[in-house]
Amino acid sequence: MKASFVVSLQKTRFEAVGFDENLVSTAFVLQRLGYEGIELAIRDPDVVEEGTIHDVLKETGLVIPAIGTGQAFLEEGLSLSSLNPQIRKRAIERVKRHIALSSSFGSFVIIGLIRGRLPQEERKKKKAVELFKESLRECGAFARSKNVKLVIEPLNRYELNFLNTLEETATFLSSLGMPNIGILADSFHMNIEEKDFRESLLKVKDLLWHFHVADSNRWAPGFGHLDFGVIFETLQEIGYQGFVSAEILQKPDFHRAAEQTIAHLRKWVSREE
Ligand code: LER
Ligand code: MN
Repeated sequence: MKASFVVSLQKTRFEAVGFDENLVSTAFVLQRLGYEGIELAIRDPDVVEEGTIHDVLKETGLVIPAIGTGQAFLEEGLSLSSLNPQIRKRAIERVKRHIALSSSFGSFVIIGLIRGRLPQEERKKKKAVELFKESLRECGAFARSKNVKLVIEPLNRYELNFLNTLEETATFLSSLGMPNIGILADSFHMNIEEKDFRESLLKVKDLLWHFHVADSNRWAPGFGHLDFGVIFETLQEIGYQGFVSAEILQKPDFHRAAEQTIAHLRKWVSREE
């Protein structure tokens, strides 16, 4: 397993990410601490300088395991399940831009908050789920044409009201039948929604392509009360070889949060020389 750290390329109200105007210095800090990846949270790929990112990767040797899309929902209200066709269309177009960008970095594209919140009323809720499926099919087909894989991230009920657990998400994916879409599990959300870390991970083992790591309070691992022994031993048991990306509050600050994460996880994540 390899360690990575989630960094936002734009200022955002989402607090569990690193942010610095200077991507180069952030990337060098991570590389020196032993990280192999830098995951990027990107609201709008059109305002991102792709060439600069490639330079940073070349200089540091880091890779981008995944690109997050949630800020397009948080900051702009774009949603793949919206009953409003204009909003839905803009959400799909936005995710396609994320996919196009990801194709040059070999990264997964994360489908988390961009799913949007479903309406309360039963009939509308059903409709919105169908629309989400339709949107996802379109994004998934576009991703396939670009050789990109998508990962759906189950989120806790206080953030989104569908696809909250790993099992629910696996069932949803089997009904969709698109082999280039898998699952991203996030220990922070799992702590709220899953009954048992080990059982839940075992159930979705073949679909588990990416992992977000944070402690119970979303601080760095070791600063809360999650048992990372159980989580990482299960990841080893299922042969998980992907990245574990720290998506954590920058407490007490970015540098110390990044240092604490890698120190706490060193036993399981190691740089491959
Ligand atoms: C994004 O990866 C995530 O975990 C969500 O909580 C976004 O708000
Ligand atoms: Mn996450």
